[in-house]
Amino acid sequence: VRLGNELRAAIASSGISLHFQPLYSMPGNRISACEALVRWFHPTHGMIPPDQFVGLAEENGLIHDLGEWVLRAACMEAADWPAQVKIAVNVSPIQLRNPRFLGIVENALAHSGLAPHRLEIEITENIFVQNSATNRDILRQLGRIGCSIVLDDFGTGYSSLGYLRSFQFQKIKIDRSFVQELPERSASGIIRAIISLAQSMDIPITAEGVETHDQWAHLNDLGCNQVQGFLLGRPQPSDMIRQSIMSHA
Ligand code: G
Ligand code: G
Ligand code: NA
Ligand code: MN
Repeated sequence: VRLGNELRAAIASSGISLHFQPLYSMPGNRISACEALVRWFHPTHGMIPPDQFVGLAEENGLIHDLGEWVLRAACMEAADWPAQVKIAVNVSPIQLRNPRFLGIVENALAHSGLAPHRLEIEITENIFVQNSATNRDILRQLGRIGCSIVLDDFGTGYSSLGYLRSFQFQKIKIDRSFVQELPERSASGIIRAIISLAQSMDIPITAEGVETHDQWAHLNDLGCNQVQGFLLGRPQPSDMIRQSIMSHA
């Protein structure tokens, strides 16, 4: 409970901030997008990682304010980057179910001046646990205003292939658990199958969690379109990501 109140205060008083992790196009070496990752610097506990407070925020409802803050800050930041660099923002299923969500996205875009096609909304398969019309409606509305919808952590969650047909994603991110087992044969086979499935639907593929050059080379051979991971760049604060973008965009 106390942490919940402190999180509320942190959201209101710039106690949280964003780091940005670069995504590189393949086979070249250009930054084509950055993912916004939220950070909480607590006065006594130090850095609290997002997996320890995003869940809390989902439980106590703060996710709406937190998510709105993240969207606005991410769009403001990206509006200053070169126009070919997109910004990816993680969105929780609970945010998507908020009737105000579309308006929140529209406001973040309008306030920052960011072109809608530069905003990628990352969602996980969890939203399909309830294969509701509401979910499909909000995704379609976001698509209609020009945002990209990205399926994150693909292959780990509620893995039915039906939703790939029921909604047109602009990108699929292969979960890092598969990437990190490369070059093991079963992981390689799964990644090959995901890429072939995505290609048959004209959906670009990103691999996350790339940590070694061998993994990178393997993914390049398999026809992966974009890579993200510690090999190429860690999540970093605003001023550092700007320097990375300037030398690699
Ligand atoms: O930043 P890190 O790599 O530690 O992220 C851990 C987890 O927290 C990831 O699953 C990531 O998607 C999630 N996460 C990071 N930032 C956000 C955010 O702004 N909103 C939501 N919903 N999840 C986030
Ligand atoms: O769940 P999501 O895909 O949003 O996860 C983002 C998380 O993945 C962040 O916590 C980020 O720090 C982490 N991450 C990014 N690249 C790597 C990597 O190469 N290796 C590992 N182990 N984690 C990574
Ligand atoms: Na993500
Ligand atoms: Mn992911």
